[in-house]
Amino acid sequence: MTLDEVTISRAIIERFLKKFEASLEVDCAVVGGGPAGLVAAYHLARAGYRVTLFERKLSIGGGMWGGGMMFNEIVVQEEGKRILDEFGIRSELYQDGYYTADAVESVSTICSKTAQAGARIFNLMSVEDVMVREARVVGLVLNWTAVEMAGLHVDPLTIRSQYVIDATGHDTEVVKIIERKVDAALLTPTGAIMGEKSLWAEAAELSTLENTTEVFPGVFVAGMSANASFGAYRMGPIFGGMLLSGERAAALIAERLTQER
Ligand code: 48F
Repeated sequence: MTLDEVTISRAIIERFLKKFEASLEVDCAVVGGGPAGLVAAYHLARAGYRVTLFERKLSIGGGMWGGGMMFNEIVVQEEGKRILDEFGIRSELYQDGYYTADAVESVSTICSKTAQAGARIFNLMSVEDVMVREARVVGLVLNWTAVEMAGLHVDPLTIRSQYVIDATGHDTEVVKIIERKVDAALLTPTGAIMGEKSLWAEAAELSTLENTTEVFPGVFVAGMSANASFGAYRMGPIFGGMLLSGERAAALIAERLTQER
């Protein structure tokens, strides 16, 4: 058999378009492929919902690859270990209540299981705007990260999504767009983004879960974006809260989607 270069090109183009077209109308669109976004996408996909995740960078995994200060080990507590176990990620007891795991094994396993669960993952795409109807976010506006980086004047494309998860980490990008462009208050106590506080691991891990909630009709925040939206602390390289937040966001959205069907 001979290999034809044009057939290779055609295979990539046709398969990509099939995948992208299937993402034009989804139950949930996740923005950001860090630990929180990935775990949320994994659970929703496993539950049978149509889920697409958009990640700005070439690699999926957000801030998890580098552990703490590029020491590529992560720490989780007991509850976080439960999630590592569910994904089949090996962890080691460090001392009572503290477990460590290899950052590369953690990210790559979560990413692989999320894709295999049926979530469609697009890297190299950035969410640059939201679509709003009757004071509810109903979709996302996308462009290639390369277009954004080069500052090219190229119009975006739009997808419709019943729910959106802002899992963009410290940047809180989707919520920032809503705050800047939509003429309605956020569902935070002040009606605006409250901003991230400095580092306090214990307080931040607890509040990440409390803050995993709807921040604007149709939009949930997960992971560090939840704490940044609701004015809570950051936690540094302990990742249990991120994983649990993704799980919680998925459960809350699944509940809504079930009610609305
Ligand atoms: O930052 P990130 O890992 O968010 P997370 O899941 O986890 C936070 C931890 O990594 C760490 C921490 C906890 O220990 O404090 O920082 O909350 O992943 C966020 C991802 O979102 C992407 C970004 O490239 C990153 O990979 N992202 C941000 N803005 C956009 C985006 C955007 N507009 N469109 C697409 N992706």
